[in-house]
Amino acid sequence: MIRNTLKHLAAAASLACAFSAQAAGSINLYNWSDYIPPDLLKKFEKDTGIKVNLDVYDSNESLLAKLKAGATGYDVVVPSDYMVKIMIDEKLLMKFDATKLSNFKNVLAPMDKPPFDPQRGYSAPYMWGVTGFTYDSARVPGGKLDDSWKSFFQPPAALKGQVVALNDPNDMFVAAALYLGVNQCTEDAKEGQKVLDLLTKQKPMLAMYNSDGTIERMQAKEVMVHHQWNGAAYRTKEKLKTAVFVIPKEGVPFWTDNFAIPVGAKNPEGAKTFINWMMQPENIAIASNFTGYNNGIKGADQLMDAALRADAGVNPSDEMRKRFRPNQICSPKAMELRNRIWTRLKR
Ligand code: N2P
Repeated sequence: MIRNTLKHLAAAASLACAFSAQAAGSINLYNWSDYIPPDLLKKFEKDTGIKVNLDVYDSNESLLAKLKAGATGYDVVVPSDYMVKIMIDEKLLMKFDATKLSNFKNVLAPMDKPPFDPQRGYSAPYMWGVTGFTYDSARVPGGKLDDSWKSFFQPPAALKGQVVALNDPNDMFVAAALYLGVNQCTEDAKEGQKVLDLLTKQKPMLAMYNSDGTIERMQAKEVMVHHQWNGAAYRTKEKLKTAVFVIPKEGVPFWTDNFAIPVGAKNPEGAKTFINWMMQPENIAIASNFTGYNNGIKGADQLMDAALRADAGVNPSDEMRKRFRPNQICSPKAMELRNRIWTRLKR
């Protein structure tokens, strides 16, 4: 018994030494706001000896702008699908071959070979989800909104100033395109104009564009309708029981967020240790239980809260999954059109 305990202690000590010799120090993680539990970062530090400094952003576009402006010092960033591809093309990401990490074997298909990084040379999966909208059934007129993007883009007059849109050009453009039946990768200026017209007409109905604080804003009853990611919607419902998350019938943007290492990272070994550690079922499950989103790691689901797994917005039925529209990789020309529309809308 005592011999065994001693043996374990010795093993633990040599493991701790091996880790600190390998990749000691700290890493700088640049992540979406409210997207990783602080306790999990503490657990990582305890397990590996590597401290994590966290800085946050509110959109893929903010992250891109920061890296393009030459920000160095970040070791791990968390771009979504389409943004991974843009960042690879702009040579902003370091090749690290995620498939060589020991825990990559836990990654479920199809996230092991996604279209935006088929070899997983530059990225590893974090959370996935969809972007729909949430309303407070206790307060919207009639207690119900149609499961259509119409409810969000062309809300009834009584909802003026009671609707918030995410400050997210991809989620906004794709949702509008789905509603209008326009290809999300359109390069056609006329189709772009249709999208801009819809968004321009919606603008006076909105209280604001804001991707941060969506949970608190709904729970505080500041507004009645919020464009929202499904994990945030799940967390909204924990305190606001009358909140309803809608996956519109015209389809919802389906996204996957990913860990990546920017060129110029000071501690790429520490970054890899972190990314590998996050692909362990027990660690990613802790992240899911906090964020409210699903992940692509085998064996994590049985470690996730039962209520989270049972939630129709987080784990939709097969029927509902038919409404998922994965973010596509559009041409540079299509992305320019999209950016032009967003700039015009916001000026
Ligand atoms: C962070 C949620 C980010 C998910 N609050 C967007 N892909």
